Amino acid sequence: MLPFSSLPVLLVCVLTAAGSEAEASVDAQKTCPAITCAVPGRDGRDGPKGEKGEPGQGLRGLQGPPGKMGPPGHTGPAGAPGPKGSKGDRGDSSVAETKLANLEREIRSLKSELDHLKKLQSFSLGKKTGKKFYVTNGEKMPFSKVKALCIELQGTVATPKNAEENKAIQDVAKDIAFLGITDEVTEGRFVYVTGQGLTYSNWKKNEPNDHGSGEDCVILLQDGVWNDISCQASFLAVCEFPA
Ligand code: MAN
Ligand code: CA
Ligand code: CA
Repeated sequence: MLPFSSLPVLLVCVLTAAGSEAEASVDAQKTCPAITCAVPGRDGRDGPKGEKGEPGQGLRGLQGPPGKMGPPGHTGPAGAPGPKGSKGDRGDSSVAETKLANLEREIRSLKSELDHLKKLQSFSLGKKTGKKFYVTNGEKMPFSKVKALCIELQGTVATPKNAEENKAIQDVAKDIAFLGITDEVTEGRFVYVTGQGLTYSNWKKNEPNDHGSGEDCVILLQDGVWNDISCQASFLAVCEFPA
């Protein structure tokens, strides 16, 4: 744009050229000196960009569409345990019945095997059909130990009730052995360890004599006769098992 100070000079040029239209621009160029007369130049270059203006007063635009979904958040803490569920169905009873039947079969089989082993063992120990049998480990010990050992083996101390049993114990012992007979409870009254009174005896001549400070236990001598002796002395342990 032309500056305001050039406007009078411009007006003079326009008036001078008004008489001859055709020659106007040429004449103007020829007749106007640089100071008193000018024609408009080309537009200047664009100026620098202005500062951002204040927000306008018009209507707000419509809300845009929602943005893209954000990344997932961190895993939260575990929740409280839920309530207890209802009781489940009863299991299939046929499974339990099958297991029980198998166990019963197994027990029958084991019992049968145990019976067989017992028979084999007693046979190997010389047991005769229908007769009690006697076992020794060959150890000598006081009477109280013999009693405890035989009970532990689910037997009793050997107690001969007739000549045949007396001989059977003799055969097993092969040394002096305690018998399951005492007069510990009442002096002079010999009984079996089971508590019954004697029904058979085979005392040596002049026995029992309760010799010295007292003798309340009984031993089977190697010739098969009996002698009363101290219960604290040590003799063979022979245990008896039922027929
Ligand atoms: C002798 C006899 C027996 C007695 C023993 C004790 O053999 O008097 O009666 O039991 O001694 O050692
Ligand atoms: Ca006695
Ligand atoms: Ca004696």
